[in-house]
Amino acid sequence: MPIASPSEISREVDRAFFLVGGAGVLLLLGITATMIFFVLKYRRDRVTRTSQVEGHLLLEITWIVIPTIIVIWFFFVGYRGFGMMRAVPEDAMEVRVTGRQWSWSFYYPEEKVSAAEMVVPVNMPVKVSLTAPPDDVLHSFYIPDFRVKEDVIPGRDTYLWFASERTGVFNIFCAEFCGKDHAKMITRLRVVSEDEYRHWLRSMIMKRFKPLEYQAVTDPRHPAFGPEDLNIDAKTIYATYCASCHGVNGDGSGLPGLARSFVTAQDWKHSPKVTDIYRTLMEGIAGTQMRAYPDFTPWERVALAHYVRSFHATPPPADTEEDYNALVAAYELDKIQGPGDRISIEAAMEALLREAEADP
Ligand code: HEC
Ligand SMILES: [Cu+2]
Repeated sequence: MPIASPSEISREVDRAFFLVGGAGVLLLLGITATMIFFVLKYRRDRVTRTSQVEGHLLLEITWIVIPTIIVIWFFFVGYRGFGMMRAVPEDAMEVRVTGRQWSWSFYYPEEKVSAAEMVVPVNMPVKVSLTAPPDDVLHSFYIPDFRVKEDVIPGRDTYLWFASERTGVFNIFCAEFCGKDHAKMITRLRVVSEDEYRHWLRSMIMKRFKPLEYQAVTDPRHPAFGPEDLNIDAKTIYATYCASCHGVNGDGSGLPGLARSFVTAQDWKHSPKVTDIYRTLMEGIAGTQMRAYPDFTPWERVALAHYVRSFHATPPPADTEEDYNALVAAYELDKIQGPGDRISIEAAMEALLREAEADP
């Protein structure tokens, strides 16, 4: 039982829980004590004759009326909490959540940002719109600390909401057994200050729409990767998506003999240049377990390529400007469009940033 409830709803749920649970415990103790008392009081060697009670109106009314009142009281306490859970405040921000076998993904419709974790500002009501692709299975979106849980149904829309009164990191679980890796449907909910949230949003927007630069391809310490700018944490991305096969230390220990070691480029199909690793991440390697990762942004792919190269025992070859230009041409990286089509990337970024920075 986590300490200090973080929201109004969670306190309301706890209240109902302790009321019903407490009443259950009291009844158990009371009935057990009475039973033991009667067993002793009326045991056979003390009482040989029993009295027959044919009916007792007052007693019957009492044991009907009192429990009825208690149960109605339970109902109202539960109903009040339920009402609270269903009544999304008007000023709530929306986060769209999709549950798939076996991960959650988050989309911020106002800013058109997708993310693998949920980040929200403190004290802000958040409406969580839930769905799953039509060909997926049932899931259930559950944030235990906030005592909110809702079924996620393929092809249908459901919702829940919460507002956190304190910052912190909370677990998001799937609470509906949904197949082999059900247990891995765990994600983080980060509740952060208003400022930190804006900063996070800005870096998420930039990560998608900021044009890639040649300097970033040659320099792993390019400031755009760092927490001050795009906030790309290649180590965490690697640990999440790659380490299971390639090993945390890049030694290929995850899947013996199959996934490549990153200490050398021996047996690699492409060179360990940043642009070549970028291609591998775009397209995967056909016929092997190395799949494509189309959801990464260009900056993330480059950061990840630098991280992979950092395992190399000897410094891997550098990319030339021609390599970079070929990559830009191959994936039309110069044509990345902002969300509203037909406006320039600069204009889209401007608009998005203004939107994100506007006071709620
Ligand atoms: C499901 C297991 C698996 C996962 C997860 C995985 N890989 Fe691989 N990876 C492989 C296998 C297998 C190969 C070897 C393919 C082959 O036979 O050439 C490979 C090869 C590679 C290569 C060498 C490509 C070449 O030129 O031959 C790179 C680079 C690479 N992976 C990067 C990554 C990165 C970065 C991630 C995380 C985003 C990742 N891999 C996730 C299985 C995996
Ligand atoms: Cu699930």
